[in-house]
Amino acid sequence: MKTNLKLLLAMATIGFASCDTSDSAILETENSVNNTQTTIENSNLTAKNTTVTSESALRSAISNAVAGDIITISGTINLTKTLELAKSGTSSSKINFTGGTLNCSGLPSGSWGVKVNGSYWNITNMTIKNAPDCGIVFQAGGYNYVYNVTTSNNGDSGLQIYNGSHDNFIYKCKSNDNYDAANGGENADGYACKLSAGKNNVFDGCVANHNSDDGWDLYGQPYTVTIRNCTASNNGFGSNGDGNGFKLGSANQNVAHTVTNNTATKNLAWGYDGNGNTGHITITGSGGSGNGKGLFARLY
Ligand SMILES: [Ca+2]
Ligand SMILES: [Ca+2]
Ligand SMILES: [Ca+2]
Repeated sequence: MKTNLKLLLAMATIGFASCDTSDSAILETENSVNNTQTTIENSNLTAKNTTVTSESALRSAISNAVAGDIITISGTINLTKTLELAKSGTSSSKINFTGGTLNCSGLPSGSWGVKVNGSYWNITNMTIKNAPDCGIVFQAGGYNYVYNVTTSNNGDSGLQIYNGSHDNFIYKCKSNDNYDAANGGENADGYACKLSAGKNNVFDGCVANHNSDDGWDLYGQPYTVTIRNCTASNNGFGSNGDGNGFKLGSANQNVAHTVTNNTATKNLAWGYDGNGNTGHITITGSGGSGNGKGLFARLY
């Protein structure tokens, strides 16, 4: 078991190291875009309602977004590189990004589909699929609301929060069939809030079904995560998929997570696994059946 954990950690480190490398390059590009567009933004502070059907129109709308904008995707847009949400709304006026499908199958190897470094976005009623790496990653910023978003068939986790991103509310979303085939399914969770996410991240009413690794994964997460009214089913496939419904931390951690009214069904390994986290995890009202190893493991 110890060897397995070390191997996991090593593989997770490798995985995230490659994320960090590609992120830096993308960030530099976005900074220069922001600088050149200051004038445009200042002359365009009135919120706009824009419907887009092409990648170029989408990128333009996202780059020029101001608080209160409504950017709607009509149909399917095929992305050719990661879409970064770098601008921010305000607490009283979010930037609304809604509708349609983002097909990310044409992105370069190792790319995330969507990267959120801004704050105060409403991301709703959308499908993000076929990214070579994660479908959508919340990397910095916070106070984002994600509703009815489906992340499927991505090459790493469907939706991931890490690197300090905080106060995100993920509501009634679905994440399914995410699979990192190159690693035998070792990393692709339905929802990953792991390694370094910030405070106050909440999942409510979400479903993670048939992802190669875990339904939810809080590995190495330093702050309390709330997971309520969620369902994890049929997770764990490929030669290396762990298959826990809810992986609630990791060894050498003492973090109390709040996990209430959830269901874990037919996952390959455990329904709910503390995974060595010695923090008191509240699991009120949570249950399930048909998990390969059993319902609860290592919960304190
Ligand atoms: Ca990855
Ligand atoms: Ca794993
Ligand atoms: Ca995992």
